[in-house]
Amino acid sequence: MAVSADDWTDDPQAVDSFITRAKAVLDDNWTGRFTVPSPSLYPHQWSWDAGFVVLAYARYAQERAEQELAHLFAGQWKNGMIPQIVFNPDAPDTYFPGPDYWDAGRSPHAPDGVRTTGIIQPPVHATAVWHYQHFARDKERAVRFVERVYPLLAAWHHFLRRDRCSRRGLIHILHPWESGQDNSPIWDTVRKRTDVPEAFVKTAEAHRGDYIHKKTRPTRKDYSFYLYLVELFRAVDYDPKRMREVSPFVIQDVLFNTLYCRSLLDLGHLAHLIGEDPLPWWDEAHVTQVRMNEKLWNEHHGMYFDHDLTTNRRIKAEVAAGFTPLYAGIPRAAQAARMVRSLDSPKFYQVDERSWGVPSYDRESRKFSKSRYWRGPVWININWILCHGLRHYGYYDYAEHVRHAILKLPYENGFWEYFDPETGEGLGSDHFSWTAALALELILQPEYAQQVTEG
Ligand code: 2M8
Repeated sequence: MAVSADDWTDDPQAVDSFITRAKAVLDDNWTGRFTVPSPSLYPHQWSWDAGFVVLAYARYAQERAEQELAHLFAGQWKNGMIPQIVFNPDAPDTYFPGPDYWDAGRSPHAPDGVRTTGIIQPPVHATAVWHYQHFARDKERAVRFVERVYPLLAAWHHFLRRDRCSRRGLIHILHPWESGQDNSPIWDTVRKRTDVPEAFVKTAEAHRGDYIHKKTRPTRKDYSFYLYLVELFRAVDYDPKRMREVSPFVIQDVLFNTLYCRSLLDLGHLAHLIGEDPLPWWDEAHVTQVRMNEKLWNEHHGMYFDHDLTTNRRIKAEVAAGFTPLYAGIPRAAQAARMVRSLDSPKFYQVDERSWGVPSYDRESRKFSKSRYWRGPVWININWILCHGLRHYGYYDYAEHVRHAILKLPYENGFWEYFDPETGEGLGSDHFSWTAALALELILQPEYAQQVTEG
C-alpha cells in the first residue's frame, strides 16, 4: 500500500492541529530577528533555510517574512554575495566552525558589523520574495519591500554570474556546504583524491563531540575535508578568483543550477512587477536551461549528473537532487517522462510501495545509508522541490504521492531534520524549521491563511 495522508488530511481538526504544531516550531525557532534552523544544532541564520521559511511566512506572517529576509540581507557582502551563514552574536558558542574560525572580516568585501562565513548556499531568495509578494495581504507594502530588495537580489545574481561562472556556462560551487547536501555521495571522488593534511583530521576529531548523533552525521574524514577547504579560502582572504584557483573542489552542481535557474525566472517576475526589465534575467535562465541539458543530462539513467570541472568528467552519483531540474522547467516533456520512470522505481520512491518519500540517494547503491545525513535519508526540502516540479509537468498523481510523504512524515513522527526512508523514524535534530515550513507551504490554503493573525 502506498503511504497516504488522506486518513488525516480529510479531518479538518487533525489538519488544524498539524498547522498549529508546525507554526509552533517556527515560533520557537524565531529569535525576534530571524529563524534558526533548529535550536539544538544550528543557532545561526543559514541562507537557504531562510528562503524556505519565508515560503511559509509568506502565507501567514508578512512582517516576519520581511524581517527574515532583511536579517539575511544585512549579512550580504559588498560584492553581492549572500553568505551561507549569518552568525548570531547572541548565540551560545556551540556551532563549529564559528565566526572566529572563518575570520571572514579579512575580506574587503565582507559586510561591516556583521559576521558571516565566506561561502554560499543555493539561491532560493528571489523565489522566496516572489512567494512573499504573491501571498501578501498588504500588497502596497509588499511592492515597497520588493522595490527595496530587488537591487540586493540583482547584486546577488550578478555575483553568481561574475564570480562563479566562466563565460556563459553553469555556476560552479567550491565547497560541499555550498550545495546544501554536505556529505552527498556526489563529492566522494573529489574528497578521496584530495590529500587533507593531518592537522585538519585532528581539528575535526577535537570537535567530534560537537557533532551529535555521530552515526547519522558526516564522518570525521568529511569534516576534515570541509575544514581544509575553509582554510584554503581563508588563506586567500575569500577572494573569489583565488578561491577558484586554490580549490580542489570545483563542481557544476545540478541542484544549485536548478535553483539558480528558478531564481532567475522569479527575479524576472519581480522585475516586471516593479517596472524593471525582466528580459535579461529570463535570457539568463534560458541559457542555464540549455547548458544543463547539454552538459548535465544523462539519458541512460534518466536524470541529471553533476560535472567535475577539475577532471572535466560527469559524476555519476544517482542522487535525488538529479531529478530537481523538473522544478525549473529544465527538461523537455520526453526527458521529464524518462525522469519519472527513474523516480518511480525501487531505486527511489515507487508508487504502491511501502516507503516514506524520495530518499536522497539510490536505495540500491551499496553506498546507500538509511540514516547518514545526505547519503540516503528523506529530506523534506528535496521532496518539496520534486513535488512542485512533478506538478509543473502534469504528473499530479505522483506529485500527490510525494506530497503525502512530506505531510505524513512530520504528522506521525515530528518535525525532524531528516527521516529514515524505510521506517519514517526522525533523525538529526528535532524541531527543524524547513520541515515545518515546507509542510505548511503545502497545506496552508487561503482559508487558513485568513484566520491567522500576524506572527
Ligand atoms: C547542514 O549543513 C551545515 C553546514 O552548512 C552543517 O552540517 O553544519 C545542511 O543540511 C544544510 O543544507 C543546511 O542548510 C544546514 C542548516 O540546516 O545544515
